[in-house]
Amino acid sequence: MIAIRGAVTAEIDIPLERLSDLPRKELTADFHCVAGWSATGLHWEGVPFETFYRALIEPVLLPGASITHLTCRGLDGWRAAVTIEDILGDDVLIAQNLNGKPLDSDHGAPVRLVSPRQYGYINIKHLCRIDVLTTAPAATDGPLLRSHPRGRVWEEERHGLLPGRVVRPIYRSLIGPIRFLSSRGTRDALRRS
Ligand SMILES: Nc1nc2c(c(=O)[nH]1)N[C@H]1C(S)=C(S)[C@@H](COP(=O)(O)O)O[C@H]1N2
Ligand SMILES: [Mo]
Repeated sequence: MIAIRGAVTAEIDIPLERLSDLPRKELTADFHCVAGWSATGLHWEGVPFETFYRALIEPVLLPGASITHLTCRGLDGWRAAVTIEDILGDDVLIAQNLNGKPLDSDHGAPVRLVSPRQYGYINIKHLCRIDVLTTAPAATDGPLLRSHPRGRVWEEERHGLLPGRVVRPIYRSLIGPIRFLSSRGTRDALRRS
């Protein structure tokens, strides 16, 4: 289920089965984490985010609301804000399969956001809630770890305040601990759900 909240006339919970009514798309892309690791040639399959948005979210938007951002959340509480422009990009998917198989719990089961032109932290695993917003949300993380509001890979938008090349070594040293914490969080969340 994906909960839709924010600037809507009705708070709806969309069952994942609704995804099978929508056209699907496959895409092969590389994946980049801000910390400096990448995975190459991943083959994703799912529903284009724009299709999902037009079919299921737009009809419940408050009349006249001008949506600027969405926040997306996973079952483990991980979340990220995205601009409407970035998330409606033609390579953004709600992915259900990776390399021909349903997503496993490590990589985002049952569905995850995939936006290959943006860093990993925007690619929300275990997607369970989307808030539609009419202004940019306030940052929830402290200034040191503040993620960039857009996270576009080709611009090296790794950090909210500092240039990408300055923070690259710091993030790199965090790869191990972050991977440990996020996989633990995921397992706990899936056990609860
Ligand atoms: N729900 C959730 N989504 C998440 C994360 C997380 O901890 N929880 N980590 C993010 C980060 S920082 C990265 S780099 C990628 C890692 O994706 P992978 O575990 O499939 O390699 O997932 C992103 N999405
Ligand atoms: Mo990451």
